[in-house]
Amino acid sequence: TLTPRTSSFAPVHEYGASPDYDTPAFAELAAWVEEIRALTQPARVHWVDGSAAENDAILHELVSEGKLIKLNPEWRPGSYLARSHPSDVARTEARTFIASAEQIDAGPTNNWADPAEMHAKMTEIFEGSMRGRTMYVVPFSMGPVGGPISQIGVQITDSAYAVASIGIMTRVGNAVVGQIAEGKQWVRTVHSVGAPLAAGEPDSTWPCNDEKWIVHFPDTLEVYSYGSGYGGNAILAKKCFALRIASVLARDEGWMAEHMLLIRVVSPEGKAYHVAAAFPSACGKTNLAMLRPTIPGWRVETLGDDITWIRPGADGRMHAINPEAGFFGVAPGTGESTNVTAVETLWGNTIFTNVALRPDGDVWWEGLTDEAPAHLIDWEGKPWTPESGRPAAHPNSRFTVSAAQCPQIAADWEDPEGVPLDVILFGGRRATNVPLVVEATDWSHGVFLGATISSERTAAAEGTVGELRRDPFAMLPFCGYNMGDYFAHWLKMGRAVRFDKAPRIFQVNWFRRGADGRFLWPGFGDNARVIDWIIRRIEGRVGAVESPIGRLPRIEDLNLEGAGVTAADMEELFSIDAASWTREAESTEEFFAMFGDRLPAALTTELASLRYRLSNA
Ligand code: GTP
Ligand code: SPV
Ligand code: MN
Repeated sequence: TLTPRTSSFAPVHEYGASPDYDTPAFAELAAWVEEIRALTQPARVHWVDGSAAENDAILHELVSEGKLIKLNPEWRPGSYLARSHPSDVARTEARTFIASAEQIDAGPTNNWADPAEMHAKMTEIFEGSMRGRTMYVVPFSMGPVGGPISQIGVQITDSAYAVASIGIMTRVGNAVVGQIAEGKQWVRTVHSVGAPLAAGEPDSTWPCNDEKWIVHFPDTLEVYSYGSGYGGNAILAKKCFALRIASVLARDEGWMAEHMLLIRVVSPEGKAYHVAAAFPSACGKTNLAMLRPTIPGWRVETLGDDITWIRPGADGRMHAINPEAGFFGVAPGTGESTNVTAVETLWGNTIFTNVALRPDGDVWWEGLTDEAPAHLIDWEGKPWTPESGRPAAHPNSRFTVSAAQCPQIAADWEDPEGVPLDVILFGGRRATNVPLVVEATDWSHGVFLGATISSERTAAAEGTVGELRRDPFAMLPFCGYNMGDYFAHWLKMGRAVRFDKAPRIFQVNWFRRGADGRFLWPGFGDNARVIDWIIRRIEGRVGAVESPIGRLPRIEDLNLEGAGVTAADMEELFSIDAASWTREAESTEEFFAMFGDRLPAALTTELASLRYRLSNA
């Protein structure tokens, strides 16, 4: 491995003094920080100011502790590799809890815990959990600081890796403390890797604990996360706050917090449309967010790749922002031929986690290049060759990089007002049944499509990869309240905008396979061919064919020039087998049954209509 370059950076302890405001709201923040300090008993407290010098110092310290490997600056300037503990590689859904006052409000899809009992449990488990470590206090904004759709919070953490990641993924700094001092609502989040150090005890390169707790208190706007250093469990602003807690705020305040990418699509005529898409974890959000169309005339500008917050505006339209400031993206499968935009984004200033290390001090993962290097150090730090018979990078290895580095980021991506939404896509990984694209007949049919999404499990969370599961709106692991109520909220939001201004809803599936097991659709840049049809649909320039499951394109209306897809493949991509769709409807009935009286009647009606259409097909 490489040795860190000698540095003139100041040691960490020269930063980190608390800012000071003379307001009751600031006193409350300071009291909370003191309460957590007294509980967790860290060796020192560092208030993070978000400065470049502070970030450099933190990275330098992580390298000197062996927790980050500095990559060769010739190939990957300002970049680092982290190797997690082999057990701490993905979100732990079984250890994720919603502690709402009433169990029914967590719903049948979440693990519920009683908030009083869970607060007591957290007090027990966090006691002394930061001994020997630095406790960082990280004030962050989701969305541009002060924006009308933005929200703020503070993360306390004993992981410097988490601090460096939060610095990329959110907007960190004292401006947020100023907002808190002025009395703005903020979310309290506490994170510990759960590995206190005795005096003189050597640290491990990825401290964590076998026991994990990811606990959300939606009624008091708090998150407690214990035992894991992995992104989705440790960057609490992301899935914990921006989806689980924010979805509750959104329900109460009349907006939406969604697991969606956000792009601007510019047509050959120069017209701009804004598209948000909900796909489950590791099902193509980051790739579509960075789409480079293979068909002439079309252009895509990236706005966000994972989370979208949407508010109805005074103009009767839905307005959307990306609350994040960076990308925490899946590395494997990211290469020149699939996502060249991501490859260019990752030129430097990137933290890689669980990818392979090349002998020249650069990184590699499956799919970066067609051919694997002859020798690598794998994600667990072991020597690797193409004959090793195991992946060199973990299937859920990730990059953490600033969105500003994306070469096709929209110039106005930080506009606090957001962009007006024209189209919403729902998708998943489906080897069978679901066609390449279907258009919803109206908002409530669109909500039905979102509510019934199922998808093959991926490596982004623990569980059996490939197993089909329902993942409504790609929010199964992220909805902070009763999923039945969430469906109702979606139906209601369709009425919160002008009747003719609601985004049009489509379902897509890039992952359908032929009998021989190969993907029928080339995907990636060729997904622009589907977007092209969708935009021509909303411009009213092209017809569609009614089918039992929604409106389908006439194949001759798709631009397939140069796509290299056979007519037989196209037919299979759109084939709708009434018998398997009838089974799908039966499974939807079972799925809906779990929501009892929280299931909106409109969805029962949609299911009945689907069955009626299938029986007449
Ligand atoms: P999270 O960040 O976990 O939420 O995942 P994501 O939804 O952003 O998925 P991402 O774009 O990172 O893609 C996940 C995997 O799917 C990668 O290995 C991609 O190469 C692959 N993938 C993405 N788009 C396509 C596509 O159009 N076709 C095929 N076959 N694979 C795709
Ligand atoms: C996902 O799993 O959907 C991710 C990664 O984007 S994490 O932040 O861990 O949730
Ligand atoms: Mn992603």
